[in-house]
Amino acid sequence: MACNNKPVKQGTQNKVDSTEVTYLNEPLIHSSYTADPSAHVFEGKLFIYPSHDVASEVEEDDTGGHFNMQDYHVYSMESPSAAVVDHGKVLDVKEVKWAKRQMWAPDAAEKDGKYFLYFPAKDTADIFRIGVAVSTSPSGPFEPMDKPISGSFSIDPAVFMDDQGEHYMYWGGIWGGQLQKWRTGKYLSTSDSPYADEPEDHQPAIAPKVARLANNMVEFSEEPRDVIILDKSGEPIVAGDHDRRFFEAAWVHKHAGTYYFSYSTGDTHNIVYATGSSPYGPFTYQGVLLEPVQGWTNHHSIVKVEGQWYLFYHDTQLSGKTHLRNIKMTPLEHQDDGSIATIDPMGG
Ligand code: FUB
Repeated sequence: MACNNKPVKQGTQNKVDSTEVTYLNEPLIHSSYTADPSAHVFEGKLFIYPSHDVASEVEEDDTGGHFNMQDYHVYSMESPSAAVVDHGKVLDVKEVKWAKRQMWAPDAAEKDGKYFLYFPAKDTADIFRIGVAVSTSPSGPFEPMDKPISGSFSIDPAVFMDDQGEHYMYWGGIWGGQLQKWRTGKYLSTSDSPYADEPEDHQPAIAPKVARLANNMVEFSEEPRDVIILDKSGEPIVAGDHDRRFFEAAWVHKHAGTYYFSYSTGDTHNIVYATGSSPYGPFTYQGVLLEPVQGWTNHHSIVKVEGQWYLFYHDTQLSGKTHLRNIKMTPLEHQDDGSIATIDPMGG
């Protein structure tokens, strides 16, 4: 595979030495491998919508092909300290007419008593699209739509509900997540390399996307917009700024009237955040929220339960393998000035 000497995505552990680690938290689930936890409070309970990691015969490659997930399970907790309940398999790739493989990080939302599971998967042309499946219960099972969301592409959908019940989907992921291939608005299939269509280092970084969802929750109500991330001088974060540029794993929460857009920096392994006054941004970069976990990927969600904010995240404590992850949770604190106290997942 063509590759311009950038580090191989998701092929190795990050800088954390797995022989000497301590952990801030223990895995929530031991019965299977889980990752990319999207947590929400529905019907007064915590529900978690994670990826379901599995051992794969697909060789590790620069596009994350070994993240070859086939289905989703839903989990719930009566309270943040309660046991986790597995509601079983709620959607299988075989049930999704348009999807071929790689069911990556999902999210869920509720409207008018219906529940929507949003998920990325590769279609028959090996292009990531975002699908939606519907249920009358937050614990599923979910019935998939016949086609992906019209105009959708790339990975990692995250749906945020604003105060008046409007829903916004944020999404995107570069390299294996293919976001860079959509720079012109059409899929660039000129190269198999996940790095080929990135901007020059001094150019603005590839922007994640946002679109308001239609009332039916299964369509965008508008053309996708760029989510602009600025530094504190008001300049766009550039592509070469790997410590701060968007990579994948978008999430939005709102605290004290401010919108917090958080995301993974990928090859620098942090979860960072930026703040703004509108769900569309622009967002101004603020700092690191979660330092590198054990494993290459870092992916999170943030949810308020019983008056306390929690961070859900994953690492590879149970397997030591970067594609066999386990989810965790820990309290998250907003300080008086609105900043988020940085969390060290290794307990330092
Ligand atoms: O789980 C597969 C991919 O790895 C997710 O979509 C990314 O965010 C990363 O966690």
